[in-house]
Amino acid sequence: MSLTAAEVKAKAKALGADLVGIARGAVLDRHPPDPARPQTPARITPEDSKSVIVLGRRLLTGINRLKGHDDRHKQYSTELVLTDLEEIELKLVYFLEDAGFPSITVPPVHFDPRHYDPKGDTRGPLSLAHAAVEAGLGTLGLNLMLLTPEYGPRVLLGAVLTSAELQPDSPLAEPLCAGESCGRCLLACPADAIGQWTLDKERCAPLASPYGFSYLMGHIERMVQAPRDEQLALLKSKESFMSWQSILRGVGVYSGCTRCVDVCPVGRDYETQLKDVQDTIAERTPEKEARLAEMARRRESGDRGPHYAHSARWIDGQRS
Ligand code: B12
Ligand code: SF4
Ligand code: SF4
Repeated sequence: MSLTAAEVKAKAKALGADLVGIARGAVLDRHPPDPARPQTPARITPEDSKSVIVLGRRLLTGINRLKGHDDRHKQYSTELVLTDLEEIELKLVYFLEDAGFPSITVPPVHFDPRHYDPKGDTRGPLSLAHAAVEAGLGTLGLNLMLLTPEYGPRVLLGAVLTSAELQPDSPLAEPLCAGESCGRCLLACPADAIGQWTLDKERCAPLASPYGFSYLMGHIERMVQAPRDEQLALLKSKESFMSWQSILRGVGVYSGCTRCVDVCPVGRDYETQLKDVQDTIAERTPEKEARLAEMARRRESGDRGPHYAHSARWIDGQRS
């Protein structure tokens, strides 16, 4: 039984993936993004993670042209893209297993509930953005998202671990993000959560996941703590409706703000499909501009801030 990387990639593309890259499981095992909380293929399946197939599905251009940060259309479509990715993963696993190679999906938004962090520092079984860099799909940006040459950060990611030994791709040799001399993501962020190669997850999370677990728990807490004669009104409130709709269809649970994604000029799609509406950034403030200018000045003297070193491997390909 044999299967080549080219055959696997062709199948993934035929199933609907826009981007496919392959990394060796052992490389990801050796380089967890945060060694204090290792997220490695071997921890998921030591036997069947010889290769990590990373899949990218592009976001819909129409939703990246919307400028609001809390938009139900955006949230709904993004959930559909996540479902599509899950189905591509599942079908790819069947394909690999029919060829004789036990495999497993790494779902796009799955994480162990015991590690849920209300402040946003939740971790998946694998960090998909870092895995994608190892698989040659792109490099990390100032906001620590994966940027790709095709769609910039406008891709959602999934992965399949397989026992098949497939020819891996090489990581990109050059960084895609212009960093401090660009900073458009920082200027656009309504939560002001983006710093110099760092993300304030506690600020980002309520916008990135506006109707997720924290929203539901906050609403239920208000309900149980309210005086008895107010409880019925809270039960039948707009907040209950939003929670019900979100549980029913996933809207706004794992999908929310994408302002840093919409305005990023990296990606061949930006110039032709987004620039006309996203060039001007309404969320700019003098404070953000001053902070970015200061970062750019520091960068000129070689100072990339205290966070850069942790992520250098995935930002600019510094391979130790
Ligand atoms: C939890 C989570 C969040 C959290 C935390 C984000 C994060 N970066 O960890 C919150 C809620 C904030 C969030 C927000 C969003 N998310 Co999210 N999220 C996840 C999830 C489920 C897990 C992330 C994870 O495991 N991170 C791992 C940690 C290690 O990554 P990290 O913190 O960036 O690691 C670096 C730093 O911590 C630093 N570091 C580590 N240790 C130390 C120690 C010190 C002292 C220092 C200084 C630094 C440092 O170096 C590390 C290495 O680079 C992933 C799915 C997945 N399984 O990957 C999606 C995922 C990352 N999210 C995604 C998206 C799209 C979003 C949003 C746009 C929301 C949305 N509306 O869809 C925003 C974007 C925010 C942003 N600018 O990144 C996509 C990203 C796609 C891409 N192109 O990169 C993913 C991959 C989901 C998917 N299936 O596609 N998300
Ligand atoms: S998703 Fe929104 S809140 Fe989070 S970093 Fe990007 S722009 Fe900021
Ligand atoms: S907007 Fe600019 S600084 Fe931000 S990730 Fe994109 S290229 Fe990098």
